[in-house]
Amino acid sequence: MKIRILITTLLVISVGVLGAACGGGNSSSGMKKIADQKISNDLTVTLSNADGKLKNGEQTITLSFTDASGKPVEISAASLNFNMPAMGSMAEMNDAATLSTSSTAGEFSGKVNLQMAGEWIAQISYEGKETGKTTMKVTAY
Ligand SMILES: [Cu+2]
Repeated sequence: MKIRILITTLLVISVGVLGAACGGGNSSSGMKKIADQKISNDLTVTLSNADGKLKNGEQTITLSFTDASGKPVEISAASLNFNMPAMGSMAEMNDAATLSTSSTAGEFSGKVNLQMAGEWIAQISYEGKETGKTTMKVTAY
């Protein structure tokens, strides 16, 4: 009987530890990943927010640059623009995010006002330890 209780307790503990490990991502700031893009072997950019989803309208987002081990990469400046190509009678749309640096190098907090739901192309440029540009597809709901 005692052994059974011990095994049950161990199972509960290991499930708890596994759960915590899998919950990773950007857990330090409580942010959930919306999308990420591996730029090189040692540089990944991640767009996240509190919900893990973009929405139509005004919202807060986080843009972070990390290396292969998930540590922040020293990026001193970054820009983020949301572009939607022209579709039929609808003209091309551009909604730029305002980004500001945070206490963590390579992590930027920002605001953007997306003018409609749908598929957007996040256009990102960055400068610092590494400099370049990338894009990723994201959806606003
Ligand atoms: Cu549009």
